[in-house]
Amino acid sequence: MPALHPRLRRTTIRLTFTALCAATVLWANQAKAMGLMVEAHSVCPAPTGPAPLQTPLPRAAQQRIPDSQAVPGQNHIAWVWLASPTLRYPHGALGAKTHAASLHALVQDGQGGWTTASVELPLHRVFEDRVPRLADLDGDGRDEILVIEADALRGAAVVVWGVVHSGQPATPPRLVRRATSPRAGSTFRWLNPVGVADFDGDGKPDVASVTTPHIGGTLTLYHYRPPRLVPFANAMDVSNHRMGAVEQALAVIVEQPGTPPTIVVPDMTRRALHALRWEAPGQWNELADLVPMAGLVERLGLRSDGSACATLSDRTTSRVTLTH
Ligand SMILES: [Ca+2]
Ligand SMILES: [Ca+2]
Repeated sequence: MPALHPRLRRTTIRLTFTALCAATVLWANQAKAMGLMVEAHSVCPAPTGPAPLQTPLPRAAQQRIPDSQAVPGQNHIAWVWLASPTLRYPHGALGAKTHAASLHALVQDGQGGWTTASVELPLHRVFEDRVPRLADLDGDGRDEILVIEADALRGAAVVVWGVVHSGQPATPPRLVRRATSPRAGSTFRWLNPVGVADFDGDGKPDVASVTTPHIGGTLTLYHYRPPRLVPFANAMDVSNHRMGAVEQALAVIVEQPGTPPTIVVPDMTRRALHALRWEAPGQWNELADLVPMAGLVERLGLRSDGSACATLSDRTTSRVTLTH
């Protein structure tokens, strides 16, 4: 091969160097784009409406505790709500120090109608929650109920309740405790669930929750192993609640075909977002560097198109999209 003229060689080297720089910049831009895309001050459409109603909200649900939600279900549970307000556990994580002493569900009665199944907690416990959650954790086609239960000495836990049908018309359905997570540790230690998804890809739903979101939050994933919710993964530096706020929706689970579910959750300052994915069998994958927000995140809700809507403390909203 003939030797290049020195001037041509310099030009070739310069072009090669320029091409390498361009490739590096392109790679850097792509890497930066992977993970989360935040469109500040984007208008978020109204959240998806409630699930189709199977039967109207029963009159008894109007007695639910203040600021709490009666939640509609899709199958054998039509409604679930929290009632029997009590001041016996005066913790203000959710604003008011009133909490619920009872849980109620309007369930199919086996005769083509609906009946209310209820459970009342003992005096040393309350439901320190405002929004019970419905999810089918054991894959039998019937929902279980997930609620936060606080113990006077050992703090909060995620508790799963199921509905037992006797099959006998004279014996109505009843609520039974199916599984309990480890407790937060002591009086007034609280936690806030994120949701349910199959985080480790074993085909069985798992529970995600943030323990002590106000003082150094830990995101924990649990296997549903009645009578326990068994932790199998922890991640630090997260928060999905503002102390004293009634709003509990501050993290979302984004599910895309072919990839494990991703949890989008604020960091401890609530001024930036993590995008975390559990890579079974044993490590977290942070999809991008912490993504800064224009202010304090007060709410994070999932939209029907798979993106999320962040509401900031100045009431502006940002659209958050998973790009990887
Ligand atoms: Ca079930
Ligand atoms: Ca699983």
